[in-house]
Amino acid sequence: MSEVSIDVHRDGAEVTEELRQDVREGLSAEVKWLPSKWFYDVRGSELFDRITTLPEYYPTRAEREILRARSAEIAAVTGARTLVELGSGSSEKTRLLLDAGTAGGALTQFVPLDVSESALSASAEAIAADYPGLSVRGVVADFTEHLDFLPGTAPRLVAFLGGTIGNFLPAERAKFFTSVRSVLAEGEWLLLGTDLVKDAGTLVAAYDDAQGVTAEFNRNVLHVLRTHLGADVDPIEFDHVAHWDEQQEWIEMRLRARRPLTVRIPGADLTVRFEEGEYVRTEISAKFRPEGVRAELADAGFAVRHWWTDAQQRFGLSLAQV
Ligand code: AVJ
Repeated sequence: MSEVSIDVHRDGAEVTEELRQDVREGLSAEVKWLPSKWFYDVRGSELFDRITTLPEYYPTRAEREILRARSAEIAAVTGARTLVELGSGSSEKTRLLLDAGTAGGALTQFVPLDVSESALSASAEAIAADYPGLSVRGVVADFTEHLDFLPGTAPRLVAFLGGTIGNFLPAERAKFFTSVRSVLAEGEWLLLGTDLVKDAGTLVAAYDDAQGVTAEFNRNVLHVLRTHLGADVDPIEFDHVAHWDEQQEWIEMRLRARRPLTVRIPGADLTVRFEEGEYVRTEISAKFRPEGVRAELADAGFAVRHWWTDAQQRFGLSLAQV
């Protein structure tokens, strides 16, 4: 088996402190909100993996279809020696890029980066076992904070897949693209997956599936508050809502109180009151148009060299270069 190492840029105490601050800020706001990254503990990551197999949740399948068709071309065009994957999770679709990169010969290093150390070490080990000769260097970090330590031999290809960019607000997206741009040298690459604007029915179904898996995923943030901050909240007191905001062109997930509630959160020194029907915004998932993606990347100093979609034009994949 090839060499695996994991660099940890954030530890458990730091993470709990950050959760505490996010909860204090978000749940004291006029319109309550929580950052979507707090969905992803072990249970939340498992629920997300189940979402990706649901009939209504098309983005994973659509992106996989594009990667299947284009990985060889991506390897050839970029000549990447290092593949960096941001928010790698289980790194399942990445295997298509690894297969093509290693078959072509140029790819020698894989750098998966994720906030979850458990998800990261499991997938890093599995990939190292399956790709002898590939050096795997996992990084535990929050890619919204700092990226200045990204390792790897140039030219690097940074992959940010799954449409996770849609979880950022527009200003956060601009900041993120600029920070990726600033760690890359001229000639290096960004591969970006973006879910596309489509009819409201398809979008809402993808975020409110018939089996209720997405509802359970949404409520998982309440389980996280119970576990890590001792919140006395019963997740079942909140309804899952998936709302399509037509102006902003994003799906907003909410947790809506079924009745008036008082939630005590000792770990954050906070007591939060909810009126009946009051909600917490737990995620935005923005949907894109091709010209918008191109313009946002151009603003950060990237040129889009290729734009691909699946046959049904549900999802877009951009290959951009500094
Ligand atoms: C993993 C962030 C791409 O926004 O579609 C799935 C998360 N939320 N169902 C998305 C998610 C609800 C997903 N991303």
